[in-house]
Amino acid sequence: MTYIIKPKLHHPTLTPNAIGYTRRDYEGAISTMCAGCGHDSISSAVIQACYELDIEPHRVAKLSGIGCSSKSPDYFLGNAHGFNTVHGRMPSVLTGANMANKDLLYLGISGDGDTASIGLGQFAHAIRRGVKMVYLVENNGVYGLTKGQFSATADAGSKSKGGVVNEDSPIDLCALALQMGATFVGRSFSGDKEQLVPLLKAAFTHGGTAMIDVLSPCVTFNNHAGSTKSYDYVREHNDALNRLDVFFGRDEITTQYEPGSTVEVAQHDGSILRLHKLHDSYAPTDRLHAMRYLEERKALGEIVTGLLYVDQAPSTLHDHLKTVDVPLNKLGAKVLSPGRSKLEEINASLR
Ligand SMILES: Cc1ncc(C[n+]2csc(CCOP(=O)(O)OP(=O)(O)O)c2C)c(N)n1
Ligand SMILES: [Mg+2]
Repeated sequence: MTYIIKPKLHHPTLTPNAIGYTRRDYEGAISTMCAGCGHDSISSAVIQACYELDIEPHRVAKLSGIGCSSKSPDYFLGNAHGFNTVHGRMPSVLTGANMANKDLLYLGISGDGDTASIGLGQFAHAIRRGVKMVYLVENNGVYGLTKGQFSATADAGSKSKGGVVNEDSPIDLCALALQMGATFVGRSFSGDKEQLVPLLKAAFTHGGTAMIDVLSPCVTFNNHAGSTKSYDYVREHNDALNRLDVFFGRDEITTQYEPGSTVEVAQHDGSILRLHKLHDSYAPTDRLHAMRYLEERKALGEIVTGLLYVDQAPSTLHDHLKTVDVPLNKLGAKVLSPGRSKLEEINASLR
């Protein structure tokens, strides 16, 4: 299928966004995933979110590791910068790129195998350091690309397609991200675009380390009875915390949600996250509460989705390192290498 080139024709009635791009301008190549793959729905949600946020595609850098999930960046934002790294190594490559050019929007796409197995250390450290990015895990509980072995996010008691029961404890990537200091943590389901698109938009405008774990059923290897990552299971056990909208100063604030308790969270860039709370007691700005809530619901066999945690004033690796405002890749050789006397000054200050 990869040899089929996507036609470049645009229907003349497609609506352009505020910067003149249509939805087609955010698309990528034709997908080679299995029909019904959750990863394709996530690609489509990324396209929708970027279109609605009026993001220029060439201002995005999409990076990934290895896996079906990690090849999905080929299917969206065809005009963005892209880097398909080695298995589990996306976070360090993303960190390096971000250090060199902080002006781009960094989107890390990974899988549960790529992140929770081989890339676990890289994931933890990129989050701990506060790399400004949207880190999105397309979580199907298996190594889809290599034919369906259990991954480290597979629940204990979950059954493989061949009937084997997983006895190991799962890694909860949201709990880990909270523990490591992520400043935005959310979970969603590829089959719930109404929740996923606003969550992605909120993550893109966040300005800190955003991690979203998206349950994304693998139709070929993990969508049977006994699996806890199937479409049916996730639908039946979804404990949605909130419904989210993202507003900017210029937008009229309207909401489709039924009346109920709402909370507004202002972000550093002036955008407002309006959360329609489905659970009245849930406070998305309380990290400890989020951690406890995840554990409590896990014990009940429920999958918590929605915005779990947001820090309204995140600081990033660039803040910690006190880098200059101008992206490092735009600095000239003279500024980058100010000469021997400056070096001696620095050395003297360290003695
Ligand atoms: C260093 C290395 N080890 C192992 C592999 C084999 N391998 C390819 S993809 C993959 C797992 C992918 O699983 P996941 O990240 O969950 O992606 P999915 O295909 O499920 O979307 C593995 C183990 C590899 N490519 N490189
Ligand atoms: Mg997987």
